[in-house]
Amino acid sequence: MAGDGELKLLGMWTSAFVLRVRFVLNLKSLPYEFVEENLGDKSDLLLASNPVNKTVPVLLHAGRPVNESQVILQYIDEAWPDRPPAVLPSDPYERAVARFWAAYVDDKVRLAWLGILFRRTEEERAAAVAQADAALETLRARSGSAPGGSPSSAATASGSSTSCSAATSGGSRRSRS
Ligand SMILES: N[C@@H](CCC(=O)N[C@@H](CS)C(=O)NCC(=O)O)C(=O)O
Repeated sequence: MAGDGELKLLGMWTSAFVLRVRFVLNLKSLPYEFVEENLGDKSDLLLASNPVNKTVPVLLHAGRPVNESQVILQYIDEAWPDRPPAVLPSDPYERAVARFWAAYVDDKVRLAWLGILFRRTEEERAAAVAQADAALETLRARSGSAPGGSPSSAATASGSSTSCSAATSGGSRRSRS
């Protein structure tokens, strides 16, 4: 059966990409081992599991890696269809709307947030804050009125604007979540 097998999540605690996967695993009460990666010294397991992008999160299901947070969320939905709540709506059109807003958050909101974190001068930062405000205002105003209804749980799950603000995270702490 698709949902059989142990789950291990390679991640970093400050990463919104990782957090969105943790939200969904926890919402569905799926037990998993969390492995904290040091992105300044990536583990062999991470490099072998995600040789193309070398990023976290990586979900290992019975040893098989699934990469990219949005792909992981959809995989979890599909592999455990009997574990509510569903991340994506069942209606194909509403799924498309949900994916649109999830991609919007990744493209626009995250980039604006990174701008706030990494701009050097106050002027640059103020411009980045304005960009973030505009991106969030669009999300707030338009996603609620999009055909198909209010912002989906997928967009919400991806909506955290915290970021992987550090290239490194200390050590390789391992814990059961
Ligand atoms: N599109 C990817 C982005 C993942 C990502 O950028 N992860 C960062 C941490 S927040 C990372 O692993 N960075 C390490 C690197 O780029 O070398 C996803 O949604 O999973």
